[in-house]
Amino acid sequence: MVKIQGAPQMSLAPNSGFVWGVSTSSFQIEGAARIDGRGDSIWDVYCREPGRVRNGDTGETACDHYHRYKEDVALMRDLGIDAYRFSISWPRVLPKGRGAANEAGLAFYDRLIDELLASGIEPWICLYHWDLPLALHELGGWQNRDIAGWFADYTALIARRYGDRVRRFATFNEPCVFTLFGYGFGWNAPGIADADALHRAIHHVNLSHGAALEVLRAAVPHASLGAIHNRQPCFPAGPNVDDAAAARHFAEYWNDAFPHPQFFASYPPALAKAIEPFQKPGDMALIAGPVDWFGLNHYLPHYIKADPNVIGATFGAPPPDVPRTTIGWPIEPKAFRDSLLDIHRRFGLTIYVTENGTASDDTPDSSGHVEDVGRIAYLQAYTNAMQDAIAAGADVRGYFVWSLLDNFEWTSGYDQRFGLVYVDFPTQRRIPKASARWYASLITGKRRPSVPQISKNSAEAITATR
Ligand code: IFM
Repeated sequence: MVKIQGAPQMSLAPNSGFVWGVSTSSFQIEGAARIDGRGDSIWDVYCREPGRVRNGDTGETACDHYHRYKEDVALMRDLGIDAYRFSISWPRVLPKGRGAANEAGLAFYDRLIDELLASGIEPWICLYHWDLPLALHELGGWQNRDIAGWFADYTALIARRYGDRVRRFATFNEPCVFTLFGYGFGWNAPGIADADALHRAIHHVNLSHGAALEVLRAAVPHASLGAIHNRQPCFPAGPNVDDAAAARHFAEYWNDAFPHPQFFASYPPALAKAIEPFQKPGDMALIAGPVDWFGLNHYLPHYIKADPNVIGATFGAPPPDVPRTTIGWPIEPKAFRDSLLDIHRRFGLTIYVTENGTASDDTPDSSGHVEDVGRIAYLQAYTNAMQDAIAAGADVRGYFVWSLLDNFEWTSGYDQRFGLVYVDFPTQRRIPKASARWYASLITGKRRPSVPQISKNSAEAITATR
């Protein structure tokens, strides 16, 4: 049982400098996939392959944010958020991934950034949130070392175009997830399950991160730079020694394949030998270029079991008594507190929580309201855990809810709703949920609505109050 505790304390009060925000990503919300010159990404193609995505869903229309961005920025303004983290669609601005830029695509982000600034919301740009241009994938994509140069050129285009108005840049969102799922397990685009492909991809993403930092430092005065990592405790799923070893091994891939080289200029032991053949002199110094903050995406701790896959480890079941969200993820705010403190101790850097949130089975009631009390309980428990970490010394300066809108949840399609705002996909009507009102009142420091405790299954909590 997760206890809902009292109000956040003074350090998160309005005007404390703490950044409250929301996060999204290009492929998950923009739609307009074949409009104004956008090229295909690996996810466009993956969605077209039968059986890859639930219900055959695609990103063709998504939340139609490309056309409705003004309405979406107005929703953010109503929430009272300080900052909005979004990603640039690489194939929208460079349809072939390199070479000729697409002015119409670039102009879309001009309009979005200007609308945000006019609304008093700081834009935070993430350069890569998984939608690799297909044309680059056909040249080897993340397996081709040349991608570090392609990524640097793309970064230069973005820095030159938006650096006059944007100061906050993240290089990558969750590199451990898109490399492991896309090249190691074959569960996400481009659907490859191969150890060599995985290790090449890991190293080339790290190289691209370092190259992008250099470009951004040179092009954007006062830039504030980071990368966004999904870093969680990894526990053995069972009591046997194999699961214990698998959990340790998995953690080196999940938690350390990117932060370790980026902060300490070396790979963790499980990866070092496998990656050696792809390394060249000077790589590690480039990869370990200085950053200004650590972006943490946190949802759940992992329960890991041994498996005969490319890394010998996969996800097992959480303990049966742990409550779960509708997507099946365990709700354990203590793991969030522990992650924040662990990152603080290891990396000694300011932390921004760049994603946290929950899927829930939301539907409008007969009066058209979406009373997502399970999400409120989750967010309250997790922001309280963050508060505990801050009180214990972690230098956390911001928190972004995933996500503003219900959106395309990768291979789950539109089945899993993560938004503070409900999206009726057939009509594209937006309905701010009860959690949106709760988040707005958290930000302004007003008294928050009381919420039920999270029960064994948060979906039950939601249904029970309808
Ligand atoms: O939707 C994703 C996002 O793209 C990356 N972080 C986790 C979210 C929820 O699964």
